[in-house]
Amino acid sequence: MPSAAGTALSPVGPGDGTHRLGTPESAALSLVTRGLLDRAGERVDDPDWVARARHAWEDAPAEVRRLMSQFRRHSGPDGALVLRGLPIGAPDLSATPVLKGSVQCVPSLPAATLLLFAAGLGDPAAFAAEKSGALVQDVVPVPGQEEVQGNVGSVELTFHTENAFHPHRPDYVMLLCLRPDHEGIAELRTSCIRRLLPLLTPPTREALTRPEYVTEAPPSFGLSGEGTVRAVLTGDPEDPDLCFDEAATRGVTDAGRAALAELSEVAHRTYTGVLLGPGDLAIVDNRVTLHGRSAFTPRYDGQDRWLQRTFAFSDLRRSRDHRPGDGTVLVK
Ligand SMILES: O=C(O)CCC(=O)C(=O)O
Ligand SMILES: [Fe+2]
Repeated sequence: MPSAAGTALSPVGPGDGTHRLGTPESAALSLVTRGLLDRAGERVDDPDWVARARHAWEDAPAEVRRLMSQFRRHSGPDGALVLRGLPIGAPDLSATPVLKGSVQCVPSLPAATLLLFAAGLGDPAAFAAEKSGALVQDVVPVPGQEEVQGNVGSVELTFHTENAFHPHRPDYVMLLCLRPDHEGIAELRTSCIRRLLPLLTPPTREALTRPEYVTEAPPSFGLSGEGTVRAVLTGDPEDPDLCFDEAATRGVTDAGRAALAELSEVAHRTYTGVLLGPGDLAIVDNRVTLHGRSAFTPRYDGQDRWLQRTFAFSDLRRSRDHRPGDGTVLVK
């Protein structure tokens, strides 16, 4: 990914967090995802298909598996990876959905790709209160929702840890682009604590490690973050985890509020921006990296920006008491 804020496509090369699949890799991956699609049942969320995707990961090209195992071990200074040029069968693409809560129920090549990569990172799962708990969710602009701080909106989406309020937030957020916005300006933004930390003042760093912050859950979750004070930075002070949502996290002390203001300011000044094209998959390490998106102008003409999203969890066992029947849906 490019290192300057707001820049367009990055040069491709080792170390910049971007990797373009070569023709042989792409062909090999296509065999795997097409084979997976051929063995799909009627539903994306069929546990048998999820299991097949897990097995199919073993057949993914070695270079792709190596890249993912490295990323799992250490997600690098940007805590994000963009794989460009995945084979997703773009010429057959239907109109961009316009409905709120739209998800992918019917198996497709992009869904096979997302489930395959989820298996490379851990296991896929989703939240019942969000997009009906579907494993492959549409990220599309929705008429009338322009101002919403969520992926249905088209105003700037501010920086956030995905599901920051939740004890079992995903470890990775995968966003696969099917179609860019009309003007090619909708930029996925990421900001990693590994880049931010050296730029924060010592008092701010210190304040962010104190449990003086509350992150509200959206009402749909039926959870209340009220009273649960937590730190924004946890773990090793040299390489901490970061959990923060600009729109939903508030400091409960003056020092906490000042620290969040500084964190936001530095994130907005130094983020990495990337324009995703068809077949580009962004993987965000949600433990250390915030993400957001620039504003854009939807037309609701069937050709709007369309990403598909799947969450991956490194250790699904940890959320077992949230997932009835050991399924893929967290119900609380
Ligand atoms: O639209 C984007 O690029 C990001 C949306 C987002 O934050 C999400 O779907 O979790
Ligand atoms: Fe998000």
